[in-house]
Amino acid sequence: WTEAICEGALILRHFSIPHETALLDGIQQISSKHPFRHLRTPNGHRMSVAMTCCGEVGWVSDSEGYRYSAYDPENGEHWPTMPDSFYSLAVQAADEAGFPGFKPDSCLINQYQERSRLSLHQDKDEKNLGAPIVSFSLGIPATFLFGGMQRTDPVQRYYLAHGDVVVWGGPARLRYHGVALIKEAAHPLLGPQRINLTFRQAT
Ligand code: MD5
Ligand code: FE
Repeated sequence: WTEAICEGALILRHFSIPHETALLDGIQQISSKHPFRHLRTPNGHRMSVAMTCCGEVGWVSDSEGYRYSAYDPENGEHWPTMPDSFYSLAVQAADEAGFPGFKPDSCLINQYQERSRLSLHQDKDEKNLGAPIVSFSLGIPATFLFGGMQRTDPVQRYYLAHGDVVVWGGPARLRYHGVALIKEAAHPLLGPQRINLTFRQAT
């Protein structure tokens, strides 16, 4: 079923459960060649979330800033192609949420473990801010923090579990958001981790 968050943002509960095996196989293949790593923010902090990417470009962060790059800075190789199953599920989720014609060229794969968190931020490194972001949650649950257009605006909390997909577009696209400290838990398929896939039209 679907749950509205606000204009432009919608949760598709359990959307990806029928496709969990394809998603996990894809993540395994990608991370075997491009392992999850803890990036540093431009001011030198090590992120508690570990990341890898697939698609034409991937999101990277270092002392130079945040950007999208076609190459994995760890080994200089091009990011792996987005699996067809990933692409078609992301397009289908965007469609169901009222965003036809989504053409994601980047998928950021975030790995959260116990005590990982993602502090409030806006996603604005993408060239096409008119395109939505489609986010797949897998593994142990998280509390998603959904704020306003300013960092100090009050936040609403949403529980996101394995299989849930959220589509963020329109006026929701630039809202501040984050993920609260992850609590210790274990998922039958993924173990003690949460993985979030975010599909973007970055270029
Ligand atoms: C996560 N990841 O759960 C989230 C899911 C990130 C990130 O925030 O930048 O990797 S994506 C949530 C999102 C994206 C775009 C807009 C909004 C939320 N929003 O308006 O709240 O790992
Ligand atoms: Fe974000």
